[in-house]
Amino acid sequence: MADRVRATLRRAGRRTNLALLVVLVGAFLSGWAAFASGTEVPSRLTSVGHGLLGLGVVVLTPWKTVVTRRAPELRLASVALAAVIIVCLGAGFVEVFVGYGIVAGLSPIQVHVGAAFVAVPLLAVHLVRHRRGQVLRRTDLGRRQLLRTAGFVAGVGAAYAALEGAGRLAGLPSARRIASGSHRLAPATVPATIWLFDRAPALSADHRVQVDGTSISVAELAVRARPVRARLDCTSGWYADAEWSGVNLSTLLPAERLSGASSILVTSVTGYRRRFPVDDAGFLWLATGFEGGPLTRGTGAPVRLVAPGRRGFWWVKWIASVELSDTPPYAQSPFPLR
Ligand SMILES: Nc1nc2c(c(=O)[nH]1)N[C@H]1C(S)=C(S)[C@@H](COP(=O)(O)O)O[C@H]1N2
Ligand SMILES: [Mo]
Repeated sequence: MADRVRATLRRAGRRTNLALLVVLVGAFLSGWAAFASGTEVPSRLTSVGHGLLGLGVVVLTPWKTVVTRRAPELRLASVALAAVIIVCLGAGFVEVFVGYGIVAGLSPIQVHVGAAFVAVPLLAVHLVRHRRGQVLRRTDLGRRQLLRTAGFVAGVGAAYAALEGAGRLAGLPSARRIASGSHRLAPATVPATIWLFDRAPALSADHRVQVDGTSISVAELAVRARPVRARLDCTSGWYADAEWSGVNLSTLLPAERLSGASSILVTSVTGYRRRFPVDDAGFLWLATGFEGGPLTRGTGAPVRLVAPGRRGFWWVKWIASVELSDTPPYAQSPFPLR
């Protein structure tokens, strides 16, 4: 076994680089796909896929080390790229096995995503510099290569299963994470979360929301509100099951108005906005209460969206308006830009 591994290490080279490129790009894309997934099955598929691709990077490391040792010189961008990928992987492992937490103002996922962002231009520079001889060859798709690829995939799968099993045996937080990978927080400890650059405004209690052209006071919403149990699953690595109190959008938007529109646009007083399919009206609530009390300023007071089955960034806080629109729901950036 050891001899065979050593023999394959001697063959490290062009194919190692190609494989590493494939898993890195795959890891990047599957990370975004996992962020976009809000329900059980897509969340499980994307987060397990993302974990496997990340482990694929780790498993290729011995081969890439051989390639690197042979290089006549090491470029700064390449060394920086390696460092950033190590930070990215490290933060990913911390999130999975240690769990959500804030150290020096940052959560593991913030470090993980930040490092992935920095890696993109560094990888671009690295690829342009080392493009010569890195092309795909006919034999790469031959039987021998397919067998090697299958061996690699099996190795990654075994490593994943072993880590998952070890996490269970040791009772680590990894064993309790949900399909999206998030860790549980008690409702009372939910952090006031900003997607990127938004700011929490201070709104007065006599704030009014424009719903399809009608001005509704928060007091009226509060009177009509019903309890809603929902899971807020933030892409920064935590989730909370809590009881909100809110008014279902289908009770505020008449069916004939909904059927004439393509999407529901929910806009915050800050300008932060998300667009939903009209069919979602029955799954969206204008919430004015949380766990038997009012909302706090940081968590959206006096009115915010509750959108079960969608990741936290859809739960627009400090709502100014809910509008029906002819624009299709997919005509928006997949993630907020503020
Ligand atoms: N206007 C506005 N709404 C927002 C955000 C934001 O930055 N601005 N962050 C979103 C994100 S990423 C999450 S996870 C939830 C967090 O809700 P919380 O602050 O109650 O935890 O609000 C969402 N709604
Ligand atoms: Mo979030």
